[in-house]
This record gives sequence, structure tokens and C-alpha cells, in this order.
Amino acid sequence: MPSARPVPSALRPLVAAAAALVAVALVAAGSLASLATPARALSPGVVLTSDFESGLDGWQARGAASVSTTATGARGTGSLLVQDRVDPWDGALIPVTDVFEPGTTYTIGLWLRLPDGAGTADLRVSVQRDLDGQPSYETVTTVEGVSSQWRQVTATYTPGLFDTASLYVESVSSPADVMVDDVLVSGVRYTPDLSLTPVADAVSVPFGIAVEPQDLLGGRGDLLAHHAEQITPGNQMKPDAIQPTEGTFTFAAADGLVDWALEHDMRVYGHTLLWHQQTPAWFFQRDGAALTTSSADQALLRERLRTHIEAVADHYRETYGEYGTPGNPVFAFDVVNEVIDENQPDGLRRSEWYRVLGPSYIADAFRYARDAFGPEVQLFINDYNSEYPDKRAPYLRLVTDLLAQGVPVDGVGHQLHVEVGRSVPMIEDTIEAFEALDVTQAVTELDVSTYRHEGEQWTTPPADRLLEQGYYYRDVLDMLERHASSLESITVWGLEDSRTWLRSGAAPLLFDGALQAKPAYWGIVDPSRIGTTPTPTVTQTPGVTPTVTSTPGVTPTVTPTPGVTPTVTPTPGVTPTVTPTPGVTPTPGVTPTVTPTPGVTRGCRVVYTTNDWNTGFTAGVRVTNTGTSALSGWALTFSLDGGQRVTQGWSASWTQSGARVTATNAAWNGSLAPGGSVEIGFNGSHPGSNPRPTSFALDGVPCAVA
Ligand code: 9MR
Repeated sequence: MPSARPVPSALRPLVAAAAALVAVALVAAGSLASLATPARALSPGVVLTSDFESGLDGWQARGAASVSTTATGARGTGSLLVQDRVDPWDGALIPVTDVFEPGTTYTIGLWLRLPDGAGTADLRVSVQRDLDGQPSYETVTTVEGVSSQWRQVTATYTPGLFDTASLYVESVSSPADVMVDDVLVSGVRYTPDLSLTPVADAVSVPFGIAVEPQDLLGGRGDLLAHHAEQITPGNQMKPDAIQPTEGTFTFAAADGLVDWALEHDMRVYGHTLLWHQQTPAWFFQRDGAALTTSSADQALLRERLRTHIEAVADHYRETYGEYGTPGNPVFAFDVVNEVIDENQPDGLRRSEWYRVLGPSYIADAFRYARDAFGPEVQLFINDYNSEYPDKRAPYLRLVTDLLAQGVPVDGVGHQLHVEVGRSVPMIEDTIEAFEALDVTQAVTELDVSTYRHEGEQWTTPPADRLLEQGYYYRDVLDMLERHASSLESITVWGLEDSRTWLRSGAAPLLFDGALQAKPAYWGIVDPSRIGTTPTPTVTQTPGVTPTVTSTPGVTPTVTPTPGVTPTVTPTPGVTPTVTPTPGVTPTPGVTPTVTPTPGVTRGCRVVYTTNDWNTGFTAGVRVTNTGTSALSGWALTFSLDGGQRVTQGWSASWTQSGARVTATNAAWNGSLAPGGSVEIGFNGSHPGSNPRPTSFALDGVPCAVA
């Protein structure tokens, strides 16, 4: 079998198809099938394969190690042998500078083992990125207990910016010899639909998104720039990021985000100056021993707090100009984060801050922050679960007390990490309670898990739960709009579902991992697109976590546009029915004939791409409305005349009758403006050959095929 080397980026589109063929044999062996058919991926591109059957395939020694090939393969007859390792980071590498694109997510698959009789070792697959002469070493995955049996490994990785990059195999600690085989790397660059209404345009309060550095790159960066008007660094301004050791300040990661915000005319909400988590241990130690409550130790901790806050404030003033001037986008900061504990008699969290200093550290932090930042930066206190009455009470009490003491608290943050069904009136009660105080407020970390409770678990939420989430976002935002004058901003905690802090499957955000708008997005931007099913009802018991009563069978409806296109009522899991509209005559199994509407030109263009292997394929279908009127609900039909079967589709409801395939819009992508496109796709099987469909029709109108 030929081996593929890293593909120069200019050649990548051409070579991806060829590389996919190389992957065919790997995939045909069965165990790599998941790499070739990632869920929801469009035309997954194989960017690198190495089977070591005819050489090193571009792999090199890393550090002190040496590399050679062996005659023992995981499935074939060759593999890579790494020997002479001394340190854990000695290993084997392959340059990926011309293979990886920053911001694209790659699936990396490979096989690992140790030579016979070598015991076990914990191995690592890592990437080294070098940018401006600074190396970063990132773990793709750690594989524990690798023995002399082949172990298949699959992990995903999204590179940040780099000048050069390499993928490598190393170990956690052992210098054991290592064998590597059948490396296959595939990646898909997702493209957001930038014709959608920006969320910021649909929300009257400034709309923000919490970000990580990868969110600024590629399609993610486009999505972020399109929808947000402010960002919150998800981790880069926390104490461990800014001052990992005493007196060493590292602002580079945070500055990358602030620079980007400035370039995109966005504001920055800083998070956070003080927290009980992500704060290095040295803050609370003297010469390695825990600080006591002696006045000397208290003075030391207070001084460290003041120094940290001043360093942050000075840095952003010196780098971007005085606060409140156009060059400096930092307008607010969380001064203290999550200091409430409703289970303590005084309602305050027993953190290291509290242990050493008692409650006074909260007021001190605000005073230091006002002195350091000046009046132009709004100083927030921030907490989660503030909607629950038992948490709301101590939160309200603390802020009231601070204000009464003249402590400069400008704003109260409500994180709003919630799940579908959490009581919206309860959240409103909290906002109203704080409206009585002389503070502004912000929703700082909104996300809505689709899981109602721990017992639920899925890879992808059921369609009706995603709709329910859409209704929930609609209702929360409706409520928040009623309090717009009390709110400084509304921020969601993450750009898209693949990068949530919540457990896999929670899917709590507005866009899915393929960067496509979810019902959650439509719930905010145009709720008519997800129908009028009422909000789930909630049984609220004051003072305790509410019990949620689910609404059975939420069914979306798509509002028809008379006289323009057929109306489609997509019901999750049910074959859609097409309601005749004047001018369109649908006949089962036959392409409907279309009577032209005066002044309306209808048309479409389809780009159909596949990646094939011996009995299967993944198809991506890009449909563009080339007509002059918008579609509000659509159905694409085509024939698979080679005996192919659709096995799993995405971004549409897929049905097949004989050779005829119909893809009907999903609830969130039915609207197709003139010139607008939608990307849908499916996995299929074929009996040996996979002839392309030659004609497509959108709502019965024949499409040009590109
Ligand atoms: O999103 C953050 C995640 O990447 C970190 O691993 C985590 C560490 O505690 O913090 C997350 O952000 C938290 C935020 O700073 C404060 N409120 C809760 C957020 C979610 O945990």
C-alpha cells in the first residue's frame, strides 16, 4: 500500500480525495471506520496517513530517540519502532506545518503498543506548536497502560496559531521503546452561515460570548465576529493564567483575545480578579507553608491581592490606553467570583481567602479594583444559581451590605448555567430583587443544558429536546428584554456546542459543533421559526431546586409563506408531509410540476461531494437558492440509481423510497434567502460503485449541478 506524506496546503483539496482512497484499506479493516465517517462532518478530508509499509512516511526521531520500521504491523506488515529514548519527550514526530490549519478540528487516529516483553507504559500523543519562537506543547491524548498488544487510539485536536507544528508520540514518564502504526488524521473546516441575523442585532442588551483562543480562528472566528459585540475570556484572565508564580505576570494569552476584540470593535468583560478556583497555591503560602490568620500573614495576602489587581489594571491601561477611551476595550471586570455559599450561616464560601482573611477580603478587593482601574471600569460581583431563592437571599444581603458600607460594587452578575425547564419566573424574581439596589446587572455565563438531570445521557440531544431548548432560550431572552434597562450585557458561556465546559451531549449553546444555528439561536432571533409551542411548565418550590414537569411531544411548525414554496411541517423522527401550495402540484414519487409565479424566478444550485470507501461513503450536499424569493421550508429530491442506501443523515430529515431520496429542512435551516446556502449531508452504503446523482430538484424546481 502506498503511504501518504503531509500534503501541502495548496494541493490539499485534490489530494484529500486520493488520501481518502488510501484510507479505504485502513477503514475496510473495520476499526478505523469511525474516522472516515465523523457524525455531521461534511466531506471529511483525510490530511495525513502513515502505514509504515514502505518506509518512515515522513516520521522522524524526536530528541534522543531513534526511529526505524519493523515488519510487525497493527493490521499490515510494517510499523514504526521508536528506540533509544531517555526522557519522556523523546519519541517520534511528523511535521504538520503544511497539514494543519489553525482552528480546524482534526480527528487523529493511530495504533500504539510496546515491543514484546516490555511491560506497560503510559503514552502520549502530543502536538508542538511554535509561534514567534515560543513553543507550546499540547497533549492530544494520554493513553494509559499500553502493553505489547496493539491499542487503537482516537482523539480530536484543534490547533491554535503556529509558525511550525509537529505531531508526536511520547510517554508520560517511561523511556520504553514504542511502536506506532496506521496513523490517520482527518479534518473538516466548518463554514458558518454569515447571512443569518447576528444575535447581537436581535438582542437589545449588548450581547457577549465567552471565548477560548481557538474561537478566534477560521470559521469559528467568523461566527464569533458575526454574532457577538463583546467577549469574555473563558480562562485567560484568571489568576492562574495571569500570575502563575508570584511576580511573574503572563498576559500573552489574554492580550491575544483583547487585541482581537479591538480589531473587531468589541468590548471585553474581564473575568476574574479573585476566585477560589484557578488560583495558584502560592497565593496562600509563605515559604511553602499555609498562611495562618496571623496579622502578618493576613497583611501578606491582602498585599498579594492588591498587587495582582493593580498589575492587571496597569497592564491594560499601559497596553491599550486609559480605560473609557476608544483604544481600550476593557469595560467591566468580575472582581470576585462565586463567594456565596448559601449553606454557611453567614452565606459566604469557606475558601482560602475566607480562611485567612475572613469576610473583609470581598470589600478590599472592590476597593483595590476601584483604585486601580478608576471609575470607567464597571466592577462586578458574579455568582451561579442566583435564581434560586436560597442562594438569592445571601447574595442580596451581601451586595446590600457592601453598598451600605460604600464599597464600590457597580454590578451584579448572574451566571445562569441552567438546564431546560429551570424556572424563568424564578430568574426574573432575582433580577427584580436586585433592581431595588443601586447596581447594574449582567447575565454573565448563560448556557442551557439539554440534560434535565444526571440520569440522562446521549451523544446528540433528541430533536424535541433541542426544540425545547429553543423555546427556553426564547423565554429567557423575552424575560431579560423586559429588564433590558437593568442589564449591562448578556453573555453566553461558549460559542458552539463542541466547546462547552459541560459534559458531552449537553449541547447548551446557540450553535452546534458544525457551527450551524440551532433552534436555540432561532429562539432568540426569530422564534416564529420554531413554532409556538408553549414553554415547559415548571413546578417551583421556593428555596429548593425546582422540580421540572416536562411538556410531552413538542412539535415544531414552520410558518408558511403563501404562494412562494411548499410548506413543510417537520416533525422529528417522522417523514415530513408536503402541503400543496398554489402553483405547486406534488405527486408522490414524481417531481412536482411548478407553475411559475409572475415576477418570481425560482432556481437552485447543488454541489454534491463524496468520500467513498469500498462499501460506504459520506456525502456532502450544498444547496443554494438561486431564485429571487426566500424559501421558508424546502425539500430537496434526487435519485441514487446505483443501489445506494442512506444510512444516516444530518442537518435535514432524510427519507428514501426506492432510489428516490428526499431531504427536508431541519427546524432551524428552513429559511433560505435568495443567494443563501445550506449544507446538509448523509452517510450511505453502496454495493461496489457509487454513481453520483445526475439531477436534483428543490421543491420540484430542477437545480444546476456544479
Ligand atoms: O469555562 C471554564 C472552563 O474552561 C474551566 O475548565 C473551568 C475551571 O473551573 O472554568 C470554566 O469557567 C467557569 C467560570 O470561570 C466561572 N463560572 C463557572 C464556569 C464554568 O465552570
